[in-house]
Amino acid sequence: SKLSGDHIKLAIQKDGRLTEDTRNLLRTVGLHFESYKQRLFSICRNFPMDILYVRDDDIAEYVAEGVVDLGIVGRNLVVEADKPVEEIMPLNYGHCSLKVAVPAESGISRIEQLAGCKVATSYPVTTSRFFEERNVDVNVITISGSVEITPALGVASAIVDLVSTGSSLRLNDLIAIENVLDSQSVVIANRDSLADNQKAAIVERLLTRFRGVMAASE
Ligand code: PRT
Ligand code: ZN
Repeated sequence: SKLSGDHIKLAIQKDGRLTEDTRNLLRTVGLHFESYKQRLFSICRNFPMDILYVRDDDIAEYVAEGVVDLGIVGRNLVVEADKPVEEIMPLNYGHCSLKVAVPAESGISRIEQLAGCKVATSYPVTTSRFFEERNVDVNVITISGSVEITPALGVASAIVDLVSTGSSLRLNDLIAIENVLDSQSVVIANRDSLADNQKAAIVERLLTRFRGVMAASE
């Protein structure tokens, strides 16, 4: 089998927190596709769409570049990628927030108190923009994982990290002092694809099915 030219292409997370809910959504709206663990893509048997499995960090880039027409990814990564893509539908799963957190014992309660301090994050673009907009001059340090341990290591005074239940913050004696961004899983689209009548019609058929499922689950 190979990818077809008159199909639209959708990129979803290959293996992570959003994968199961995303696959369930696609199946719930009636799409039939095989999904073996090792696959790079699947072709829908009953809808003109191919599904590519990729790392979530690459989805916004692939959509922006037109490698795929659509992506399903956390808004946090869409904002961080800062690419010209359209967010066309929130999907109401994968909820989390990007928050500024500090050691509970630090006595810090306002971001202004972080002026001149180091802030560790895996979201340097979003974090830098947030502090710039608030006119607080900080030194943003980019860390790819385990950001929440950096204050205890003396690497940073504060972090900007994703929070869902808050248990990771509590475990590390951190408290959130500001919300930077509320996120959930969203559908993003390539702008040229939306301007192409044939592709846009297929995208709209898919979105109509998503809307039906979302309305039913409310
Ligand atoms: O391999 P790949 O690059 O595709 O995946 P990944 O490991 O980069 O991402 P993954 O699968 O961990 O997360 C995918 C998406 O899920 C994120 O981009 C968010 O949009 C969303 N999401 C929702 C979360 C969380 N909730 C979340 N809690 N992503 C990460 N976390 C982390 C958080 O950073 C913290 O360290 O989970 C930890 C625990 O959170 P608490 O507050 O529940 O304790
Ligand atoms: Zn990732």
